[in-house]
Amino acid sequence: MPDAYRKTNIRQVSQHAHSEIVGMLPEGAWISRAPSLKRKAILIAKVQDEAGHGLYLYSACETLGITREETINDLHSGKAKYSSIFNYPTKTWADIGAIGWLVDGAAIMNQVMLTRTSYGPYARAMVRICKEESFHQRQGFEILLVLSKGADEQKAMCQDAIDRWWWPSLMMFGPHDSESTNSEQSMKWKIKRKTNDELRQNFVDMCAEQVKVLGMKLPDNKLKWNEERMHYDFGEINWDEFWNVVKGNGPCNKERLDARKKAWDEGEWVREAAAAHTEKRKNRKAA
Ligand code: FAQ
Repeated sequence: MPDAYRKTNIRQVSQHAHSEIVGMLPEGAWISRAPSLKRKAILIAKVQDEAGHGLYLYSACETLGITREETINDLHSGKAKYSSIFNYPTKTWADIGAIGWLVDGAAIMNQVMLTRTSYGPYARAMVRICKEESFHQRQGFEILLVLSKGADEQKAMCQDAIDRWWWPSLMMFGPHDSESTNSEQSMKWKIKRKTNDELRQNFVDMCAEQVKVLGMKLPDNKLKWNEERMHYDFGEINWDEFWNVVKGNGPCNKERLDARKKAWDEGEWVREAAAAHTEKRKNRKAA
């Protein structure tokens, strides 16, 4: 395998894995505050699914010749990125709905093409992940649907969550193609099958229709169907905000990394115990 191809896959797959794990944090904050036992059980299952996705992806990454410790160290040192979206706070219960609908929705839009990515272990992990993410998206939409039919306060909460998550969700697809440093090469290697702007457009087209079912509005007064292009036109993303968050200065970047480092440090004895157990079993088999 050419070294540059291997390194690009390590970069993308490990950053994807980190995103799944860091992505547990904003939703995890609502497990203890979910409005009913049923909602709590569903949210716990969803957050566990994200942990599973992170684990498949770390395993896929290890097949490229890097250890899990190395990838995690790169996250903690700030060398490796994770998706900008997880640096925003979850202020109300409606945010859990908006994350499911918009964030999982954007993730699926991107990941469906990755089921055909050229590196087999990554593509195979994506097949299962996409199935689970589709369920996540529906549960998020259903949370918003219930709120959209509720009291005035619930409707307002639903609209407020959509207003706050819409633009950061569009940023998940990355910079414009003209600014995307990795796209051209990744498209040639068939790691990426669609460009950042193509996927973002598909996502806007999908959400512009779905939001009508909620009776809500997307916060973009430039959003308009363009008959010639057969796509929705939409407003410009605030790229200063995007790069600011990517560089570590978003509302929750510090909190998220601190939480991951703390979990890693506090889990050291578990990793040691698991390694000792494996060693003991290996020795027992050999004897
Ligand atoms: N945030 O040249 P490009 C999820 C960086 S999973 C932060 O266009 P590329 C599940 C990019 O890394 C969500 N950084 O890069 C869930 C590069 O810097 P580098 C994650 C970003 O790789 C749901 C630089 O900017 N999904 O949500 C972002 O060709 C709910 C230039 O960009 C994946 O990771 C960003 N948004 O395209 C969990 C999918 N965008 O690395 C919990 C796999 C760009 O050279 C709850 N990844 N950058 O230092 C991909 O498809 C690609 O990596 C892109 C970026 C499309 C994200």
